[in-house]
Amino acid sequence: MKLYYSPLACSLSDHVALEEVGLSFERESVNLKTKRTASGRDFNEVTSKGYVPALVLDNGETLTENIAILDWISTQYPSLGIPGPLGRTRVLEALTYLSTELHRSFKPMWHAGSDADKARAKATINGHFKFISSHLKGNYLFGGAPTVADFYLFVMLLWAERFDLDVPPPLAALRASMKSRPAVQRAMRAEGLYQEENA
Ligand SMILES: N[C@@H](CCC(=O)N[C@@H](CS)C(=O)NCC(=O)O)C(=O)O
Repeated sequence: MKLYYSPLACSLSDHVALEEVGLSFERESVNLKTKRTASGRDFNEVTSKGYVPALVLDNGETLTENIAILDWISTQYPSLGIPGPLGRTRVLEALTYLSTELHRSFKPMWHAGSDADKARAKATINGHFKFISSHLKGNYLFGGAPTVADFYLFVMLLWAERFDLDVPPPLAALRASMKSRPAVQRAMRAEGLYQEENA
């Protein structure tokens, strides 16, 4: 299995998930501007979508789209989901919100939006963080243990840090407890982010 990622991109959530379950996997970073992988391969040959994450399975099939990849991992490893008849649906509900509402709201921050676009994005992001914070069911989204949805949320909490955005105290606490997890530290170290975190 091989994960294609870019440092601090949404693919960090998949990277953390694979580390959390202790899978042995290969990983290769992708330069999103040049669409070249670290070994010099044209990333469009891996996926013509040209964006990360992409996960190449052992049978040669390539999975794309963060929601689908995180859902696939938590289906293989149910400890990263939540139990019960609606468990998978609730996690998908959270992943979809994170992807289509929160992740999307960050675009002007990453892509040289105008000051007005950035101010609007900041207000939208704040609103989403408040909503999420008021719906936590414990230290993490669904209680006392993180799910794949927390890994996705964590990446966006790192983005908030990157762009100096305040987050509600429960989400700052969630981010801090995620950072203390060995699997998270392994994934961040592999992406060259851990030293930066601890500098
Ligand atoms: N629809 C995709 C979007 C993934 C996405 O936005 N990836 C970003 C990094 S977080 C990326 O690779 N951007 C580079 C590009 O679109 O050229 C998903 O949900 O997985």
